[in-house]
Amino acid sequence: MKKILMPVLAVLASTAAIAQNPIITNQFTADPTARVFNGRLYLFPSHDIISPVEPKKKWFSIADYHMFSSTDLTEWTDHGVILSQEQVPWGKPDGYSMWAPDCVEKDGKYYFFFPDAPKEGRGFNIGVAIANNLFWPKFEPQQKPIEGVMGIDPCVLQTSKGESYLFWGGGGLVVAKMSDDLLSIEGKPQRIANLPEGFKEGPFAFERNGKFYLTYPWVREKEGTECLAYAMSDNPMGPYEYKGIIMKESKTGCWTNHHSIVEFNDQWYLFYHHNDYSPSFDKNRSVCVDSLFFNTDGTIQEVIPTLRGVGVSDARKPVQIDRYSEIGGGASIDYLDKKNCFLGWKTQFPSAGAWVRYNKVNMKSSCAKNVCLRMKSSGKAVFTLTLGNFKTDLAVESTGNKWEDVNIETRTLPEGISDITLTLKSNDASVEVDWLSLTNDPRPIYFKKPTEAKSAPDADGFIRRWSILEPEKMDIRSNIVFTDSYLKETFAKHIVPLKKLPADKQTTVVSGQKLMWHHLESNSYNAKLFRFSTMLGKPEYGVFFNVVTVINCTEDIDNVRLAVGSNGASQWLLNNSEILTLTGDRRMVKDDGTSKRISLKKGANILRGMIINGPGMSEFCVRFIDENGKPITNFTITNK
Ligand code: FUB
Repeated sequence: MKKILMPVLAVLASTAAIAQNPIITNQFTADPTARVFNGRLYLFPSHDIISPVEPKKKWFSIADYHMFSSTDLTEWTDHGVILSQEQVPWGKPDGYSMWAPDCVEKDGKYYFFFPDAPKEGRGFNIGVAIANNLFWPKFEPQQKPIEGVMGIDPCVLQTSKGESYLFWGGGGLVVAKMSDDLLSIEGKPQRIANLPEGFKEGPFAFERNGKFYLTYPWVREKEGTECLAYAMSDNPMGPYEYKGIIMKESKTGCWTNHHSIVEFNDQWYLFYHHNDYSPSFDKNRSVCVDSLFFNTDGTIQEVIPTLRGVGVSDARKPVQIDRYSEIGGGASIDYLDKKNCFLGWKTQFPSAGAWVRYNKVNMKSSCAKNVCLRMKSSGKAVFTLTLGNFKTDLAVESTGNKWEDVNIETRTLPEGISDITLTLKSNDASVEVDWLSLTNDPRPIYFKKPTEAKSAPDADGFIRRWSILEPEKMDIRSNIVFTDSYLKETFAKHIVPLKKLPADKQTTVVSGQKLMWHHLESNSYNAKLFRFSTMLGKPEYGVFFNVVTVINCTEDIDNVRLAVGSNGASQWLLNNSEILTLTGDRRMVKDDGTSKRISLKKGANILRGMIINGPGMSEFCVRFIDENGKPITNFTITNK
């Protein structure tokens, strides 16, 4: 089998979007409430962080909520922050207590229910924020929390008769009927009685075939951790009869579990959380999903947590085989980097016979005959790749014990949905694999060298042509340091002075480090700086990037805004004037921050950016938008 040598600019594919469980791979998420609105599944989790303040460092710390959505439960869109603690009129702006939320739709509006610490007093209240749409969601919190409700973990049950009930956790599980406007409760809250002893929280109630299900995290054993249990009733307010366990306690010792159950495209799912990305601190959790099945009498079958999760993976994208369906022959998995678990896992094949199987991979005709393995080996290795009845051997030379993307041409691979098994047939050394993909192309390309003198913004207005300076290495262990004053000082100090626009391969010395400029065209709307670093063997974390591009206009364009998403913080200058700074520990979300109104002048406009990041995967996306938020595209982009 032929090993194809890599072009310099071809770099490894993102591990972020393709991994199965956990499903959100760019931040900690917990307490997932999944809801289906207009045929799309929306996820409303808590957003765990490491607390920036004492004494919360060893406890739950949650300052805002992101919303996610998906149509296939494999690819997830992060819609960014939909509500944060400073926005809640009655909440403590620095309470870090925005625990498990819920969201329901009524008459075309979306009601987001969330616990928070009140400005005065102790404990938790539950508030409501309302949005008119989820496309561009703007959740407006009510002035006051729901009266008469003290506690956490709200869940709203909307019955087939059009009634709504609020369940929550507060010294046990509590339920109350809600008013029609979903802003208050009617009558006295009732404590759910007659369930087996033990701490309970996080109620999730739903109706199916005329029966009401009350599901909840439960500490069934003294000194134990939470399992997920359920009870059933003919009435929303009970009495409920205990029925059994939905999911046993976490094997990794995560003390909490918290879940929701939803039907989507004729299949029921259990969304829950474990602490996959934070093995030694279980207050930083990650959301997972597995299929759930009912027995014919309406009882629920136990769900065994899997790494594989649900959905069909696209074979052309990196398939994270470490999220295996089955493993054997001595193969095992481990983190790629224990200091940054978000990088994901690798599969270790210590000796011949080690194997891993990953179910349900979609082989499109475009998968054809190229296998790409991101792998590391200190000697020769031969794998057998099995796809249903198709088998082929993949021979790989040593990668010199360094991670490398190895492309192997094979016989034409069969089309359709198959399970993939990768078995180490023979080896002269131990072998590790990060992911594999099956493509026509030798390997995913993240940047290419510009072939034309100028390019246009893409259809959505994103600027893909950049001159990027290799990263300056900085000692940043955590992005918590990214305060406004730190960033102001650091950006001012580390911006590389430019008398002229940099030529391709021009070098410059920054803080004693010799760095090179690269003229590049990003293959996607976002410039993946992390991959840029990887392909050049430059530092990936604790980095400071300078980027620059030229926006050429045939006329003045007034009243535009620069819209940027960046991971982590960034600062942007147009024609030498600062127009936008994104502060704090950022994830990249499209249009995360916009500048004030600016004008692009006729002729060349120099757009500069600086992106700083500690442990995250650096990237950015930039476009100009008009007053209606529509992308501006009537300009060209050059490096000079
Ligand atoms: O996320 C904070 C708390 O942890 C939730 O409100 C509980 O249900 C538990 O999961």
